Amino acid sequence: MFGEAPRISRPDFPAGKRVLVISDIHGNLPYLKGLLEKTGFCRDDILILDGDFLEKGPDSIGTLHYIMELSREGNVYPILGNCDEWQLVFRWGKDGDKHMMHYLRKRRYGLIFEMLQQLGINPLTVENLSDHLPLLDRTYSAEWDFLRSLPHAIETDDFVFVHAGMDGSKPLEENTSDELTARDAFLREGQTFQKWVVTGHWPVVLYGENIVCANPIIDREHRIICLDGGCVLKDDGQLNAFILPDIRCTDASSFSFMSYDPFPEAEVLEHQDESAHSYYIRWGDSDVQVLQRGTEFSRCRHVRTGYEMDILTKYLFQDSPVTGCNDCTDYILPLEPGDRISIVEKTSRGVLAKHNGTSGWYFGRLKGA
Ligand SMILES: [Mn+2]
Repeated sequence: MFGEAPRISRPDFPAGKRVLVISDIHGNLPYLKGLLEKTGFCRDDILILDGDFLEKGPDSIGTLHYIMELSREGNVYPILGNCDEWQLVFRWGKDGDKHMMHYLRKRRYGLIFEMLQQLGINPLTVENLSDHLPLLDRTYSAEWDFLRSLPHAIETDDFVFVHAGMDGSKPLEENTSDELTARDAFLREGQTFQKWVVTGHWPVVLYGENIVCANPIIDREHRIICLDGGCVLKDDGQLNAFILPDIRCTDASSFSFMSYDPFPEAEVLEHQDESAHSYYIRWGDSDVQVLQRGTEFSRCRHVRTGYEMDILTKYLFQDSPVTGCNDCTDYILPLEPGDRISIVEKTSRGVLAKHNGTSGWYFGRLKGA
């Protein structure tokens, strides 16, 4: 989409400071605030925002303003993701109208959508976004200046922080902005790097097979870290912070992470065995045939694999025999009395829960739910 020379930043990070890296906030300010509070983030830390702080969630403007405010302190380093490059609409001008109208009508949220609304313009009735660009430009000049100032990657002696990934067969600068911000399934490329490459963009759950875990992936062999916990995109998503004790610390045994989600916690009271088999139906491969539609659960067959499972009826996209669905699993969590789980969905059968980042079902009794 962009294919331009990227901006690479090489800040002189002070040693001896904790480094937090967070990606893919996607306009979800409560998750960002919740995670910063949980990590005890303060001015003594370095905070790197690894792209996609805008779009998909409900509050792109609020999140942008919050990040602009944080960035004044001098210890916060946002990086552009593919969902953040709205400063480019001015360069597109009239050429971008068709694409933008389609985007606004389909998505019904996001930075431009919210800006138009704030200006008293109904985004759904706008014919040509280019007609409104001068007003957007004037009204939000501070926001555009901020977005224009951000790099596509930050490089240090030991790390590359970049939204989606890079082609390691050429220098970082020779990757286009597109290659850095809009690379899907980077980990599957199998590249190995000298420096640790820290990325978001592709929800880590999509790398899983039959079990859904939203915790960061730290791949020591390839020196790649994937952070995107599916905040906003997944019903059971979380926002992850990858944590380095120091910017010079390259020893993976000292890497850690913390996660935030808003789900209420409860204590498990009964032993539960892990399911012998399970499947994870996920975005991009979620066509299911509804075998028996129920009010709460529907029996469905995953079209590609033939795997059958009960899916929450509210997770089905349409009231038709073959439809897509939200990500879902029939995995049964291995649990012991005393384990803490967080509750994503309460149902008549049991709860869809998370335990240490992994999603699955628990059918026993709970304390505090
Ligand atoms: Mn992205």
